[in-house]
Amino acid sequence: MILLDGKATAAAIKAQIAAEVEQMVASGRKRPHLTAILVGEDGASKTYVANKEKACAAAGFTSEVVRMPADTTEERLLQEVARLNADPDVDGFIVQLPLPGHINESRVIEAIDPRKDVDGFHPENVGRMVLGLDSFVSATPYGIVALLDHYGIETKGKHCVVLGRSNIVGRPIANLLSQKAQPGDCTVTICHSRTKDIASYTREADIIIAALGVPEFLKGDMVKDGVVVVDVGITRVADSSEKGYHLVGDVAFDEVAPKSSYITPVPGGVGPMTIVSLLKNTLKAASKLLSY
Ligand code: L34
Repeated sequence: MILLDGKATAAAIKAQIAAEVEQMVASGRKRPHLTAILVGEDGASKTYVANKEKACAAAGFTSEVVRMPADTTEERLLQEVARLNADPDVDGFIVQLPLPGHINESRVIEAIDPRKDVDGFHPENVGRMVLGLDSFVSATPYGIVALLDHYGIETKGKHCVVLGRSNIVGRPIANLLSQKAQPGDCTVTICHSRTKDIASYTREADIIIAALGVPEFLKGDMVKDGVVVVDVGITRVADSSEKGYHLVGDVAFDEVAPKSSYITPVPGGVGPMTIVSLLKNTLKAASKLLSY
């Protein structure tokens, strides 16, 4: 069993990005700038945005977090999006999800200028990604593909089972891995909460992407020997530790790891790869490399 070390892989990619940024600066260009809008006080979202700020600093980017209270109106948030769309100093920005229930997420996402949409959530970017055209690919799927690539994992002709059909992970990763590309060329099955007998699919899988948000859903008896497992789940489970919680993935790691050829840990797997992929997208936005 080989651990897919997202933390180390992300650190290596971040160092490459930092070197590119110093070259940009040496040739008289400004540092890439990422802004994150954080609405409300969700603990996990605060942690993720703080990790994004830290990663920006480590890569030589400038960044800003726009904090808005949980009772912010949709109109006020749309004003902020419009302001960032128009600000030439902002290369890319994200609106951290989830948003409070009274705000329509798709309306907000659709208001973002697709050329600044470094989350790749805008329908224009999603559509272009599906068509195999140049686009911003959303950070978690992009990070998963980069991790498989970094470890040289063969995906061509493999059966990949994706657990979960969210707009952020399940649907885009299923699409990317089915594309004629490397990594890619998989035969992909998407399973979800209404799938009958999920284990009958996962037992046939060469690669499993677990993105359901159900702690320890994937058990040892649901996988075959030699499987590659990518665990996207990251649920906070309350305990009596100093932090008050620990993180649990969608995979029962102790049972599944001994049967796996490769497996991601939680934490230190997909999370850091998500963040470094956001940096890659922001660098691309700043370099004006997007071909549309
Ligand atoms: N708009 N919303 C928007 N863009 C995104 O790309 C995200 N996502 C997901 C949630 N909402 C979003 C993230 O940023 C998930 N996500 C994310 C980002 C970072 C980490 C996990 C999820 C991360 O840093 N994970 C660490 C542990 C963090 C901790 O201690 O809680 C890890 O090692 O997995």
